[in-house]
Amino acid sequence: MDNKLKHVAVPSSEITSESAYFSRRDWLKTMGIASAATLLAACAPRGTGIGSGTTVSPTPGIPIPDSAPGGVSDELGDPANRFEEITNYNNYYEFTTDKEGVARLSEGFQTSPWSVEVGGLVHNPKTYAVEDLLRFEQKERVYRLRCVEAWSMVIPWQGFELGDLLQEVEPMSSAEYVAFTTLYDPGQYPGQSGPFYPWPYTEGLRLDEAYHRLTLVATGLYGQPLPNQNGAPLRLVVPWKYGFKSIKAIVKIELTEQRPETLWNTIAPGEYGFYSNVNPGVDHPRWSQASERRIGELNRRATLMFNGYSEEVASLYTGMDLSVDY
Ligand SMILES: Nc1nc2c(c(=O)[nH]1)N[C@H]1C(S)=C(S)[C@@H](COP(=O)(O)O)O[C@H]1N2
Ligand SMILES: [Mo]
Repeated sequence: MDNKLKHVAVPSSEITSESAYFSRRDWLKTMGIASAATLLAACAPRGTGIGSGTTVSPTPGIPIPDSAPGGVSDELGDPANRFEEITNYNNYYEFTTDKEGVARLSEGFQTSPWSVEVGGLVHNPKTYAVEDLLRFEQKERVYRLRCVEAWSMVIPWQGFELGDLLQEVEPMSSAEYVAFTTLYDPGQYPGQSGPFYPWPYTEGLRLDEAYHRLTLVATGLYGQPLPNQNGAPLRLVVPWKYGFKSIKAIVKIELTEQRPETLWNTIAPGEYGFYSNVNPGVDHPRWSQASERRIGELNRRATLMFNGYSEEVASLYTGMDLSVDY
């Protein structure tokens, strides 16, 4: 891990192998006592359990599900949101537009077997079983997630760098963009029967954004396999962009020469740009992006340029006018 990455990854103990990843999960399973204590802490009234610095002090790199007050924080010192918050306040329109209803509706979602087709302008197109993707080095990343609706959370993910996968399939020199597609299955996704959205959900990145080391394919959070409501079995996480770029339940990754169409940009190009980098200086036409509400907090906080990741990503946009290319 280089210094650049250390700056954003707290705790900095990236998991180095699949076996370490699984033995850590075994450890979690056997820690019944710690978990019980944490569950009690999670019952504290909203707003008091976060960042109160109470007693749970997990071994660095071993976050405890259900909440870890004082345990896991981002590189700015802000504590991770509780597991309960992260898994009960979700945007996942394939299920419902009700954020608090996604958890229940997604309970029976089938994530196995699952495969991801990686193709387009690559020398080695391949369809991967999810299990096959776990062999890429699994890392821990504590990232802020800033929704375009002006709320945010801090989430401790596990996953692998998208760049590791791209390297393996070898993009052709003509490839400029990466297009992502979510599962299309109206039988499992009640929302996909509605007429309002051009399903399946699609997203896209420029190739250099896709290769950036912060760009993660998440396979879990808080040391657990990815919950269905958060995009199981695997979803993109691009922490310097608005949350809708971080597409869930991916079944297809395609390298293209042309900029791909994406769901939100197709519906409302004036509101949701292709780049959608978090930018407090460029308001949404219908609301300000200058501040945000961190879930679990009462006061609003200032939104940071590139969601606080400028040092890492600003150079990707040198020479661009970000108020035009928003
Ligand atoms: N397939 C799909 N991916 C999606 C969405 C969605 O509705 N469908 N919502 C997006 C939005 S708007 C946000 S803010 C994040 C929310 O992720 P979370 O529920 O894990 O916090 O997922 C993004 N990925
Ligand atoms: Mo969002």
